Amino acid sequence: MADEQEVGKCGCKGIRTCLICEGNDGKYNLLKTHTLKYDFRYDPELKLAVPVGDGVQEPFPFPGVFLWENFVTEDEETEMVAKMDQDVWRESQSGRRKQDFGPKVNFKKQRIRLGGFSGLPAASHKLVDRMTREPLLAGFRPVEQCNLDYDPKRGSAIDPHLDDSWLWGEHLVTINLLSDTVLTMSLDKGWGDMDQGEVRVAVNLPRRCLIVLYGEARHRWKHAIHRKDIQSRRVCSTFRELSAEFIKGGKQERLGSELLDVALSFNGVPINN
Ligand SMILES: O=C(O)CCC(=O)C(=O)O
Repeated sequence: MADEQEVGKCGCKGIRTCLICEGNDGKYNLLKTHTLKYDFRYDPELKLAVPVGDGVQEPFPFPGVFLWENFVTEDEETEMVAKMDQDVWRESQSGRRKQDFGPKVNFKKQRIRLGGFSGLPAASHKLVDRMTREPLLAGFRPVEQCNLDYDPKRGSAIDPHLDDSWLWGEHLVTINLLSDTVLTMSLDKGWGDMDQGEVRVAVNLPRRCLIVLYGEARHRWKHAIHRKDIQSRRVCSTFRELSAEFIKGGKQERLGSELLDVALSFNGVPINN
């Protein structure tokens, strides 16, 4: 078990666990696992999922992933993480810590409040300008930034999930810092004729890259960071845009525009969501 003093308190609830609480109350491996796994790796040049090992599976097209290597320089990475570490990291689920810059949202009740939201952090201004020069992200207007801190001493991970699509829009944009990792994309029940079990596609994320998930990779395939893929400290920043309901012509356009004005003032400090 990790040293609680050294790595902080646990933020796990329900079935989520980390190395801190697993030793304390015996919660371990309660998550549902899927049998019969098919393993693929993502080839960013060919945009194909390629079978791993000597299986009989064929490669298949894997649309909806855009990778930008060396999106930030080494100096920028050092500066970004130093700035984040000046702010408080709050304990989150599965051994992660987090910092939120965004509105206060109750996804179950579909309610949003500005709360203490004061905008994205100043340091993100030039990064958002840079990412939106890529044609895929030309219309990307982030309204939320969430920084996550993963540490092998806490057994940090994030379980397979789909991001909300009531509030959040088409593109999920993440900058990967401090170490290489693997984003695992999965379908619980297989794909095409492989309907017998879970299918996984491993997307390698080099340190300092930016990744965009959109289309099928955003809406159909779950994404996860598994504990085994955190070998040393990893920090990431995920940027989210608004869904159609909150932009021009949508029924909550006014609220969306108010949120965007605040977000893009780049005056933000982390909020206690
Ligand atoms: O750590 C990552 O790259 C993914 C984060 C994520 O999936 C999330 O914040 O919902």
